[in-house]
Amino acid sequence: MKKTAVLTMATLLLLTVACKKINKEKTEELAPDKEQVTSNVEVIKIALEPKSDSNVSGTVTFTQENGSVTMVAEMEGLTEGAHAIHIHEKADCSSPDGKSTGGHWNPTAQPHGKWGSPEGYHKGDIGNFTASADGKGSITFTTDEWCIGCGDETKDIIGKGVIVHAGTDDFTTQPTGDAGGRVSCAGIIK
Ligand SMILES: [Cu+2]
Repeated sequence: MKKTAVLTMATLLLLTVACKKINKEKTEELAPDKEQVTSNVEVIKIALEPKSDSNVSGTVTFTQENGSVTMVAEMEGLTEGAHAIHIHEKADCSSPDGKSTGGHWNPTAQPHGKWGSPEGYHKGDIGNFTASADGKGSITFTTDEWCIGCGDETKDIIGKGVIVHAGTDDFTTQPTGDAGGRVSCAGIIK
């Protein structure tokens, strides 16, 4: 009688282990497919925080797909009119004036300018967008000259900072575009 009980227990145990193994194999079979789908698209969503006593907040979403990165920035609390938006050197938004992000992100040591200009432009020279009378503004920008986490220092936006300015980028004043104070800031961190 006791022997039967032990045998039954042993059989049950074996069955349990076998089932677990099958489940594990199923999961492992599914995993590569899932990875393939997610590795094609990288998304970072970050929050813009007010700086220089402004009320400018918002969100910036970077999406990397098929070798290009698309940035969608949506802001509110702005003064009506044109504002510059750039990527600056550092993700550090700790200072009240946003200057802790450093100067424009310029890993290729080019002069400041309009994006795509033959005379040169910084990798952070996104440009201007216009805020409406209700203080809202948005900009969508796509380029294959950025990447998210590829490790190429001339392309990788990770560890940099997004700055929204009080004024307009004139695309000529060096090296800032004379865009005025920094009214909103977000670190590009995963
Ligand atoms: Cu700037």
